[in-house]
Amino acid sequence: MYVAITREVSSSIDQCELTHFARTPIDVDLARRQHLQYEEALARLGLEVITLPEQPDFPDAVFVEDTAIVFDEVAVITRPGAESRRTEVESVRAALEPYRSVCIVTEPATLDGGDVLVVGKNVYVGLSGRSNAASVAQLAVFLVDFGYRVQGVEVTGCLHLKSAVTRVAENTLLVNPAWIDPSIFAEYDLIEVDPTEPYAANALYINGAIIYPTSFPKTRRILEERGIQVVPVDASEVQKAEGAVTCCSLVFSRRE
Ligand code: CIR
Repeated sequence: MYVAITREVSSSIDQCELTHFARTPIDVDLARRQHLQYEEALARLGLEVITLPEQPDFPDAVFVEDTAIVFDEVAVITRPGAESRRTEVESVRAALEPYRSVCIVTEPATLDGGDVLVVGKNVYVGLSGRSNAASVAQLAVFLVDFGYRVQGVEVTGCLHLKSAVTRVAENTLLVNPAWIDPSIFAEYDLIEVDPTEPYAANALYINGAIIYPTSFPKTRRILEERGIQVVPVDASEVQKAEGAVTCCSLVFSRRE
């Protein structure tokens, strides 16, 4: 059984951090309706969805992925790269404590969960504008007893590692080779995004299917031709906040 922690969309989301995007108006009501549909998609895939209450003063708080990485053995609470987001972690930590023992990333490390791609025992950490080499070292220490391999991956041109590469099947990754060196992931089958859809590499892989935005039809066709089951969601409003589908939940296995 898997659990997904989500958080309601903040009324202040239009004050969100933006790095690569120009600010455009966000329809908060539509963002909330889309977020409900995203939560329904998680539930349809068999997950127990736990929704944390809105944090109106934290515009980016819906993007819970950046605040923690939940491994089977331990949860790592991040120190987000954007200073405006550092306070988001406290309530997520409280939500995770019933499920996992907790390790906390500390200064000088900065780490956004959007930079951490876990595939089996391989942990790839984006060296991005948000996450630094000190966080790779701290993660390696937290995970030392559990057999994980932790490595940094240079990221250029996008916000996070998972803007450039995510998992879409057991041994298959979806990549945008313009933003990362795909040879790092040579041990996996790789599917490239359609070059006209550079933001299409972010998919949320759960129970043999992916939750995937409706805004990337060409890449979706490529994925479906490869036999991947796509559960489409309209994510237009969080996309204006430089968000995507992985960033709106923390998914982990429930241990009784
Ligand atoms: C930020 O810049 O932090 C937010 N506006 C977007 C974060 C998206 N997070 C993610 O993809 N993991």
